[in-house]
Amino acid sequence: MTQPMNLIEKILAPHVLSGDMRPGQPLSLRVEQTLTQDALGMIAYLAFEFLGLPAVQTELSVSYMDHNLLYTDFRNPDDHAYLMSVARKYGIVVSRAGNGICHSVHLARFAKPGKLVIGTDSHTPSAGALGMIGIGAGGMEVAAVMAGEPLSLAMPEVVRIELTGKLRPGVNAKDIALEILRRFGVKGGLGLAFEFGGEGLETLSVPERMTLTNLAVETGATTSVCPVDEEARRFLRAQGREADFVPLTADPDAAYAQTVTIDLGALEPLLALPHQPDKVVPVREAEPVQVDQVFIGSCTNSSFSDMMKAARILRGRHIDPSVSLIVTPGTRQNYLALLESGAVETFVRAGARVLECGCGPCVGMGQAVRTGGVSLRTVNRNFKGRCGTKESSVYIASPETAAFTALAGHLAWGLEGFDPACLQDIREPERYDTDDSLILCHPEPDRDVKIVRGPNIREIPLGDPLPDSLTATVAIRLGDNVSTDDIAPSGAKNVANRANIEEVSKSTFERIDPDFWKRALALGNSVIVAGVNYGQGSSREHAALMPRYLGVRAVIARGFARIHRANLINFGILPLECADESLFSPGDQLLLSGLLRSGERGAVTLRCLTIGQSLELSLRLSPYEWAVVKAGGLLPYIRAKRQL
Ligand code: MIC
Ligand code: SF4
Repeated sequence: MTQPMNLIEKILAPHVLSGDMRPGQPLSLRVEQTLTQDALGMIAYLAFEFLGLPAVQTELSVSYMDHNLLYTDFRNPDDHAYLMSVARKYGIVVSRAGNGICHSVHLARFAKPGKLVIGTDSHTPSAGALGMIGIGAGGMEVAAVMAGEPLSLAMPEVVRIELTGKLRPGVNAKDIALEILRRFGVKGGLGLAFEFGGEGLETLSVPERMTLTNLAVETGATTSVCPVDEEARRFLRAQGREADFVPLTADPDAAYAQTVTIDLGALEPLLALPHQPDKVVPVREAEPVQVDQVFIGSCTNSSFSDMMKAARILRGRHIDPSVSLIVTPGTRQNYLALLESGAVETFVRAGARVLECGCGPCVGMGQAVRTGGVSLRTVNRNFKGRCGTKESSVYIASPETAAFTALAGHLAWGLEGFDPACLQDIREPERYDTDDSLILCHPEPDRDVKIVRGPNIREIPLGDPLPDSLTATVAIRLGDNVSTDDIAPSGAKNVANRANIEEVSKSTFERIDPDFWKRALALGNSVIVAGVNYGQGSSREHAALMPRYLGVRAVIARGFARIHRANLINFGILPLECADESLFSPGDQLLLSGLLRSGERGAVTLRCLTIGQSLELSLRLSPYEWAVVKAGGLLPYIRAKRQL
């Protein structure tokens, strides 16, 4: 008799090429789809070009233009021209600028139940709303998968999130997601995958489910999925894709590492306080802080019904004079439906500034907050400085809370004379407008296409093989939960330089230590020291590539976020674990020896030359990861393996 399987196991099983599905064990997986976005896709395609194949080897690869739409100078449009030409040459589908945010468009138009997608964006698990396993990664890994390599992944422990009851009107799926963050924290999901289920889940539409799979990323979880049920069929039908429907549920007696129950009926509106998404409190308990800006949008909360709920609250009213309200529909499909329903007019009359479909303010692409200002956003991350202003505070909440706050001018939920029951009839459309004219399909690769390479697009610097010993200086010591936004800040200036590593590396730690890059370069070899959950957040591999370019050879930390750890390995940086980072001080000279045996030993011997002390630091790598580190990173590894 076969073992009953949970949903994660069921989806993974037919994809396993080697390894076994025991938690923590390395798996090698076949992946059907890839997605990239313009900010990180640059590295993915430069790496893919380097591998020299005539076409992508996947079932489907989609290149989205959504993160950087500002075109403040030639660099960003040059990147887009490069991406368009690469897509034609190698048979990649393009979702053009204006079509929407990668995760929202992917869910609507391409996600397939039961399949795997790897994407150059940490929120790729959003596709789990349709029973597809999504994995966030750096561009190197996505390039490798496009080249036909398997994905290497540690099997997560599966946690069931049992949803009971039904949300009260005015309480959003965002409040469920914030409750999960409140319970797990920003590192409580490390090594886990969430599987949503229960009668409460049945009451949620697919876009609401995506709010859950999207925000669950912030716990550090590898991925999360929802069952593929009648609601999923309804969504696929509304997208004209019923043929993609495959019913998928966990077996009745499936085993879970843990089951967590959330009663939806008992939830109330929540918000995350600055500057971490897990600082969650009920809106009712938060101080009525004055707000300068409200942003409704992002892949977390810009579905048709999210926007309609905000519009219903704003209808016939005007925002407070102290507030700037920014609204960004997630996709062109939703934008069209919002135009038709009159919601866009409601926004404009209420005083909102409606922006084009894309990530926009979520990642600091315009609409920065004034110095010392406060913004309330429907996004998933509120790390210090991410909005573009270091000295500012960002709160995270639902579209309903955002609309009430925009009207009040301070953090608020509810309005005199407003009955939230009037939000209850808002539903996703029975039929979406599936005008895909901004999606370009290139079913046949065209080797004659000349790749358009603007002057700011440079080659990726490659690492050298690991030496047996090296001396390095501690360049910086940081605390817990350092995000990749801290290490490699985004914003228009930096994102436009993502394909010019020499230039963009000058922004490494720019908000924490603006001189870091000069100091690190002058040191030659250096080491970064940090606390727990180092590298949480975005999958941007620049957080590894830029330090590596500046000479960083190892990161010593109490723990690492999953994607960032993989990115360090992919650029040949040693992720070393230590129990107490306070043993190290900036300026300490370290001698790392016996490195060529360290992978097998699972430890590195380190001597601090400054204080004359030796210690062992653990280096926990799978055999595959060890081979990659030894080769100096993923590209040199694949090149050697394929004898290019
Ligand atoms: C984010 O939400 O942090 C981003 C911007 O989408 C990143 C990708 C990037 O840094 O380009 C992510 O989530 O991985
Ligand atoms: Fe874009 Fe924000 Fe979503 Fe990242 S989280 S993909 S920046 S909308």
